[in-house]
Amino acid sequence: MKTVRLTAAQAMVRYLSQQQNEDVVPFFGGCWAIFGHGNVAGIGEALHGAGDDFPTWRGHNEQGMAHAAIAYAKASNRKRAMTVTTSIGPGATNMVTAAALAHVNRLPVLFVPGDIFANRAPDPVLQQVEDFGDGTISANDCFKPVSRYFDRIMRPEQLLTALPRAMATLTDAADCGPVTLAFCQDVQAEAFDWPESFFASKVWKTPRPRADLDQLADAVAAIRAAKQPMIIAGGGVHYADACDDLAKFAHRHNIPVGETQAGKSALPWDDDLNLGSIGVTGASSANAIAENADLIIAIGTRLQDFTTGSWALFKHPDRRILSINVCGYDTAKHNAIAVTGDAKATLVELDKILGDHRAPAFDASLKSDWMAAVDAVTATPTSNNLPTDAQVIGAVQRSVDENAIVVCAAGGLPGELHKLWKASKPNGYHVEYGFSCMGYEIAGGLGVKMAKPDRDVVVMVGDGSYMMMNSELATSVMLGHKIITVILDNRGYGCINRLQMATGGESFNNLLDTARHVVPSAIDFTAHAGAMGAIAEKVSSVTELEAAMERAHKADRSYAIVIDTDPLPSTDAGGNWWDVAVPEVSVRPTVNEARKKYETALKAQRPGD
Ligand SMILES: Cc1ncc(C[n+]2csc(CCOP(=O)(O)OP(=O)(O)O)c2C)c(N)n1
Ligand SMILES: [Mg+2]
Repeated sequence: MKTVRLTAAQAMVRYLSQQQNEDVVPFFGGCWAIFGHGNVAGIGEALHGAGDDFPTWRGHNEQGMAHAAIAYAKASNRKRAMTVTTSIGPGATNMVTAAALAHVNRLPVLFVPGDIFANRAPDPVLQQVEDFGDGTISANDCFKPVSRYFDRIMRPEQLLTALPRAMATLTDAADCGPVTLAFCQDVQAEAFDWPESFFASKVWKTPRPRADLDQLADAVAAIRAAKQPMIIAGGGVHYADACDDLAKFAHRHNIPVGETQAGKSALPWDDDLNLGSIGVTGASSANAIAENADLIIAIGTRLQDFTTGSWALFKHPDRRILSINVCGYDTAKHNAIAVTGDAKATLVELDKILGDHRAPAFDASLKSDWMAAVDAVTATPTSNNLPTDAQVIGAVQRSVDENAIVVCAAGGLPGELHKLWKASKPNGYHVEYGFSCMGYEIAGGLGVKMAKPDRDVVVMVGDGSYMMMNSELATSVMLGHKIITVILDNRGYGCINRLQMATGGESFNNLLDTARHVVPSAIDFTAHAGAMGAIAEKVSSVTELEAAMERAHKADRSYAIVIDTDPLPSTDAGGNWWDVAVPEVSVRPTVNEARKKYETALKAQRPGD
């Protein structure tokens, strides 16, 4: 056997650089790194040696660079991913939130935090978390519940099995999610004689598991019998590259479609069968059909509470869920008619068996009524009041072409975008709503731009989320990956303030003005973004915003536009109930009133069937 002598870190980098996806391009778009003790000497030296074969990107915050890596994978429909390496203590734990985000959204990312010494000789090392009862615990154990596959590399040769296992997880449609290889720092530097064959380039084909024939037969029987079937398209439709197949299937069999946050842009917004967003932040058209549907065909969706109106949306007394998902964990839920299989392959097979079957007509006027409501709330305002989020979305929408990608994650904007954004092409809508993590937006926008350099990336972010994490804006400037960031400053956590009031609370601790303060907060976002190297300006109206967007599109680097907005309004049209538990006991009459309404709403909830 021919061998090559390398350190464990060098071997890991060489192996990762040789992995390719089914399009025979490198699976990894490189490695994000913030060095410290625990990775600079071992992994750092190895990354330097790899040069452009495995490019290293320097971020400003471990969570931020992990967000960029995850967004890169999402924008690539999981066909490509990135590695992220950190030092052993706070650098590693800074990344745990991002690991949870990737886990919830089932997105591939390889985390390589440095770890304590396997030989334990210098213990306790700087930043070592000492467990009094368990010598095997380090800070990296925090990754265990939020990794699909976790391993601790305590001997070099472990990589011979750990790395292929990592790749299998990252490229498996059902098991996909974050992998954490906690890499003991002394081991990174240790030499080993590796078989040369370990570094041969390898193509990982995304498997397309076919559904069981009996399951397909059950599904076809249910679709044939349905008087008002409806499809809910989730993120799995994108990850399976099934958007075209979905369009063909829906049209041939006349079944309308509602889109989840992860599924949005599966069909173009102006497709007659695209009834818009579904659920709590849903279009009136999609929700009206969902309420009366006797068969919900859920494709590639986890059916989380925002999609199902906390399980009060689907009101038909005999309704069934037909769940098509590559993951058996999902198809087993909700007493569904289960079809465990790849979305693309399953749609093709169902189509063949269904033949020319067409579902009965549905009320097409629902869609035109909804689009009229969208156009009304997104139109340029005629008053001088502070604009709403919806009006800002209208201005941004009018300024972009069909190739643009809008990026968002938390606050009031995801709900408004879900209802109102008109996505023309698959992946044109990138909203992280599995974890809805404040601080994903700008870092995520950078990752999207790295994955899709030819498309305009527009990040829409609230003042709260901007303050939570913004430092990768400087990275976007440094790397020359231009993103346009629109910062909507409503002076606080507007959506949580609205939720607080809707549950009977007093406006408290959400808006800056109703939070304890000595000096009123006055954050200059323009100066802040400008200080990080972006071109930044503030506008005072929606009309000015449209003009500024023109300048932003022409600019040669990342651009930030700040606009003051009204924290109170959100789009009334559409929507559905969301289960947020209201206190049973309170001295506040408004809370008691909200509790009564809540108890009534609970009666419509059907979690079990
Ligand atoms: C990391 C994180 N912390 C807390 C929350 C809970 N949360 C959701 S939205 C929100 C406020 C967001 O404020 P901003 O970005 O200004 O948007 P707005 O609500 O004003 O539209 C908070 C605190 C969250 N989603 N993520
Ligand atoms: Mg805000």
